[in-house]
Amino acid sequence: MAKVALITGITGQDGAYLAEFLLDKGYEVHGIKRRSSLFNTDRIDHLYQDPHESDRRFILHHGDLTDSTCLIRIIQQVQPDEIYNLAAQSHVAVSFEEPEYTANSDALGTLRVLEAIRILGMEQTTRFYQASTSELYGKVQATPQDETTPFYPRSPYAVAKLYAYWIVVNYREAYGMYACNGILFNHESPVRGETFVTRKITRALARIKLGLQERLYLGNLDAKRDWGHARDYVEMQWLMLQQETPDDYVIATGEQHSVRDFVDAAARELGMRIEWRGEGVDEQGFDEKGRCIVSVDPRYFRPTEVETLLGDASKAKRELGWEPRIRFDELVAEMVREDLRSAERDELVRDHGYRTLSRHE
Ligand code: NDP
Ligand code: GDR
Repeated sequence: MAKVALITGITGQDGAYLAEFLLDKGYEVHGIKRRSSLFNTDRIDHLYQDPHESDRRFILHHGDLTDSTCLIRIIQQVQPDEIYNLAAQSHVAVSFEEPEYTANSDALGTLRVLEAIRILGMEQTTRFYQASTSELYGKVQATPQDETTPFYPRSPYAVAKLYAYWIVVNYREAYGMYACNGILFNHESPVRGETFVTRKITRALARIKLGLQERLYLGNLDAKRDWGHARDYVEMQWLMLQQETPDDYVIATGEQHSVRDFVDAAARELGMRIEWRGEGVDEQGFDEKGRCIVSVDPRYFRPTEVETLLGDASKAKRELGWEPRIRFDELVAEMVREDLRSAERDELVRDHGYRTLSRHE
């Protein structure tokens, strides 16, 4: 019998990679998607199976982490062996603007899924993965960060995720559930949301290169992150649920770059070179023709910032035999390549326009 997995947040970056990974492993994959006024399944459309097909292995359910009734119903219906809780309002800056909603979906949403498992009496049969985050370290107390580093969250998002982290630990200890936290450091890909800094950079520079956009506005250029590739990291999410005993693991590359470094690396991929002038809010990046193509805009500063994150994934390497395969330069190259391709399509439309042939033409 194929194993059954349920993924919350299946329409997101990680959800899409994880669904693909589990289908390759022979799983029957169920996902929860939110109702939306526009299609929100771009990242998983290639996996879609028509509901009229027999023996489908990829099945979507409407639901929301803020609605416990639907969570109980879906979990009862699906009877999953494994639940991957990836759904979240995942944007740190947005969490300052929507703190209550962020707490509801990210903190209480996690509790709702755990309670649904308990209410249905599935504590001993369903394994649970929680998408925890390096944002828990916030104002870092030690470098590099591992599973023993104290947390100091710096945003409503991180505070909500702190609750989720501890409720997972509590349910594991209180009810003997197989529940794990993956403390994942930033991971990116060509399908990363367009408002996260890496994708914002690769998309904008590709468009600037083709003359579709003049300038890229960014916030804190000095922020440092440990950036990995989402494709690498979803394998870890699965591995964590295949062990004898549940535990929490840091997942990271152990390599750190600043936002400015990321801009430079993406520009290099595009055959551009950026010269930085000025400091702080006056810092600007100029291309080889002397055009200002990057500016700092304080609107992207956060009320409290996480300045630096660097992970130590030794425990995952030691106990799970996991190591990241895709390095920083490869990640940047792949993201730039995909965004250039999509900018080229926009360029074609700009230069040649398009028209639909009427039946009478
Ligand atoms: P995305 O923002 O790409 O995806 C988030 C997913 O959650 C989307 O499918 C979204 O649906 C869904 N979602 C949001 N709110 C709700 C809700 N109330 N009910 C149901 N679904 C909801 O995030 P990532 O894929 O990048 O990240 C996956 C998880 O991992 C998140 O929990 C994130 O906080 C965490 N994380 C991410 C890291 C990263 O670097 N990517 C690092 C560490 C942790 P929709 O498509 O409709 O918006
Ligand atoms: P982060 O990712 O906050 O680390 O959270 P993001 O890419 O948004 O920011 C990284 C750093 O870049 C700085 N920055 C900017 N960020 C954005 N979004 N836009 C800008 O214009 C900009 N300019 C500079 C930020 O200030 C920050 O320091 C991500 C999310 O995926 C979380 O869900 C996840 O938990 C963590 O990674 C680990």
